[in-house]
Amino acid sequence: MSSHDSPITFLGLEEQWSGLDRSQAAIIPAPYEHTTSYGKGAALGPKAILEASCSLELYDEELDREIYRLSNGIATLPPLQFSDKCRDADAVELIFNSVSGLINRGKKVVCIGGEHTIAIGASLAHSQSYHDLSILQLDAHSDLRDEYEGNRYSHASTMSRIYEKHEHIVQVGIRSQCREEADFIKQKKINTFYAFDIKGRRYGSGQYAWHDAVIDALKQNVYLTFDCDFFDPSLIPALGTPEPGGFGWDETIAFLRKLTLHRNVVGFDVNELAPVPHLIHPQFTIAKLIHKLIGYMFIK
Ligand SMILES: [Mn+2]
Repeated sequence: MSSHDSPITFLGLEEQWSGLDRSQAAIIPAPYEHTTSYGKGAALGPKAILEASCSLELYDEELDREIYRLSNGIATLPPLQFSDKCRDADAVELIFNSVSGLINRGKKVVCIGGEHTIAIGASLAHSQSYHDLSILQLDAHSDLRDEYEGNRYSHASTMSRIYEKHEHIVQVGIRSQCREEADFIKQKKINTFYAFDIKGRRYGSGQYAWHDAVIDALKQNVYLTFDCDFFDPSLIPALGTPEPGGFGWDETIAFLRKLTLHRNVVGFDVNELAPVPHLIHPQFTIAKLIHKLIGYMFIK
């Protein structure tokens, strides 16, 4: 297959394994970036991740399977198109409608951002379709400002917009917020697992005791919104808003494996990767995360 003729598919899968009709997993690139406040480049994330995915091994040694076969194929949709004049609310609606359409066709949807704003439409589409649902946010930031720089759809307000429509949110890895957000969390009794509590072993003496504490806080169905800055910037330096003291690969993957064993992960998004020229490991790592998580979701 010539990469010049065909759009990039996740893993470089040929039509036989990437057609939408047969595939139970569907990837939808949402290269939306409008409100970034610090480093820019999240609009380039989806393309970089899809390109990097073509270098992944199709076989996964942990699952002892080719993951794309577990889901009977993985479809990659054309990137959503956002014009320069596209208002944030319109972008949220476009993502909501696109994701809803795929859920209604029975697909498990993976939305690749783009800035965190893309999670509003993607998570609320799942909220509309699934009962008994928690929205799980892995992130360095609580994103609970009511507005930021005058914008209610800022990446820093994503979880406030989600909370207005779906109150059962669980936050993990938080290590940067303002007082307004801290007060909001206390007032609304939001289940926030701060990084300093996790690393201080507040949830038990075992290294991964926090995994069980987080899973216990979740309902049976889980939608995951994964901000790449959950990872430590030493692992993923390609971020708009990097925060030290983040999480490593092994503990994150072990958590996701356990999560899928104990809860029904109905869909997820990955957001905020801002590629750096000539630095390839961030997008490769995130592509592998997506691949692993699809495998965990579909293996029986
Ligand atoms: Mn963040």
